[in-house]
Amino acid sequence: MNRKTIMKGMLLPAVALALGIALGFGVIVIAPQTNERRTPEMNQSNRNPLLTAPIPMPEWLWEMEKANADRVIVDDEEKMRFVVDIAVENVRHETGGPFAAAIFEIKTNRLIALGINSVVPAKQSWAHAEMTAFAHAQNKLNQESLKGCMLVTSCEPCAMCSGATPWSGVERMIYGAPRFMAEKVGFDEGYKGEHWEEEFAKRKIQVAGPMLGENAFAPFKLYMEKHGEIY
Ligand code: AZG
Ligand code: ZN
Repeated sequence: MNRKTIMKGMLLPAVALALGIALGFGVIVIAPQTNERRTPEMNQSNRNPLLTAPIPMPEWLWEMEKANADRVIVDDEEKMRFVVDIAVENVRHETGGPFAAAIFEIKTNRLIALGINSVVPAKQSWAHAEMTAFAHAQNKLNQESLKGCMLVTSCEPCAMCSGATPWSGVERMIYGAPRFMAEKVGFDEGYKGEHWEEEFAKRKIQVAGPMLGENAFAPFKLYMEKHGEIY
C-alpha cells in the first residue's frame, strides 16, 4: 500500500469524524435545554407555528369577539344560546363544523375567549371547538391553566375534548346538544366511558347539560341542509 492509498483510506473516517463532531456540537448549540417559562415576547413573536399558524381566525369571529369583549352573561342558558348561535354562524360562513365553545370567568361571568370547530378549513384533526377555545383563552391569558374558568360548549365534548378538559384547568363545563345529536348527523364522538361525568366530578369539575332541547340541534340542521363535510 503506498502513501497515497493510505491517505485516501483515512479521508473517509476523517470526514465522518469531523461531521460527527460538527453535528454533535450543532445539537448542543441549536437546541439548548432550558427550564425557563415562556415569556410574553415568545407568545407574541415566537409562537410555535406547529400549533398556532394553521388555525386562522375568520374575520366574522374576530368581529364577534371584539363586539363581545368582556361581555358578562350571568345566566347559563343565555351563555349557551350565545354559543349555539356562534356554531350556527360557523356553518353559515362555511368556516368549519357545527360546533362552538367559549371560556368564561366563573366569578365574574366575563367572556374570555371564543372557539369554533376549524377541522376541515385548517386541516387539523384536533381543531374541535373546545380545543380552539382552550388554546385561544390560554393565549389571551398568557397562561396554561384556565383555573377559575368554565367551558361552555354547544355540544357534549367528544372523547378527545373531554380528555383535554381536566388538563385545561377549567372548573366547570356546560354543554348544549347531547352526543347523540352529533352522531345522528354522522360525527364520530369516540369512546369516553359511561361514567365520564363522575370522572369529571372526581376532578372537581362541575358538569351541567344537555341544555336548550331541540334548539341545540340548530347548527347540525343547517350543516345537513348545506351538505357539510363529515370527517
Ligand atoms: C365534535 N364534537 C364536539 N363536541 N365539538 C367539536 O368541535 C367536534 N368536532 N367533531 N365532533
Ligand atoms: Zn372534541
